[in-house]
Amino acid sequence: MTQPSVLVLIPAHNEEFRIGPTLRSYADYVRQHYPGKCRLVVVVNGCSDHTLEVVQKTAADYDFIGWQVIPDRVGKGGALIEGLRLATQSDLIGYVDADGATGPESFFSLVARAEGADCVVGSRRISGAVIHQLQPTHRQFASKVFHFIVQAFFQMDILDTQCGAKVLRQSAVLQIHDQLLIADMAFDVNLLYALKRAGCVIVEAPVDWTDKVGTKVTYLRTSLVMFLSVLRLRLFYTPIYPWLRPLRPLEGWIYKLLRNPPPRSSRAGKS
Ligand SMILES: Nc1nc2c(ncn2[C@@H]2O[C@H](COP(=O)(O)OP(=O)(O)O)[C@@H](O)[C@H]2O)c(=O)[nH]1
Ligand SMILES: [Mg+2]
Repeated sequence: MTQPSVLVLIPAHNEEFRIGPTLRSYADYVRQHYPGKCRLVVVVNGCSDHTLEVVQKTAADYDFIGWQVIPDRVGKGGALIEGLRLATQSDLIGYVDADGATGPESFFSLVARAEGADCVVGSRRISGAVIHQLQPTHRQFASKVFHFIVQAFFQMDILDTQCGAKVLRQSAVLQIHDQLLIADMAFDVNLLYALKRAGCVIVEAPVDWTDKVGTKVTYLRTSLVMFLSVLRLRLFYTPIYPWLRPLRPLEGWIYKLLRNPPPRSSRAGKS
């Protein structure tokens, strides 16, 4: 059986210390274990360090590593929205964090589960998941609160929306790409809810996961931004959304204050 072609996107913002080992471990794994076509693309965004040089140096050893450079700090979501424009090149499109929290073996176990699914969500919360290093207590707490809010708003019954490892079918990406607007870490909720609404099949599959030092998350600010973004997403899908348009400048001001990229305007004519 021919293996599907896979594109792995890695969003990276000031990741000069973490991206090298992650990229190399994925590239080595692909070379040794993945028989199909695979491309690794790092979406370098808003970097003021040597992330790009590290990626280029690593890419010199592997011809299937590429990169995109976005000069502005567009956020994890913003980086992935851009990266997902490459979806037409592969059967399956996945993404993982630059920190290597989910290793290549575990990521490719998601690829192996993609048969019959439109999206395979790497999950730390279902049976079979292995957590080598837990997040600090305050992050676990924020994560539980966020999960509670997401479930109350969207009733998706997905146990772990936030794990940074997911695999999508090309047709699913193309179907919902214009609904992807959230630029920050709540991007995953935007993605999953758009897929659900489109009737896509989403399955959760266990991953191996290790909390890594050097997180790009700033606890309070990120939590607040993620809350605002899921609230906005909830409102986006209600009839009152067009009436909230006059609040746009206020929204822009709040995201700026919280030093995070604001959600993009809709290209689907709903803004
Ligand atoms: N916080 C943040 N992360 C970004 C941004 N752009 C890309 N990322 C990437 O998003 C991924 C998740 O960040 P990470 O620090 O691993 O989050 P954590 O695992 O929740 O602690 C990493 O690959 C980051 O480099 C950005 O503007 N802000
Ligand atoms: Mg991470």
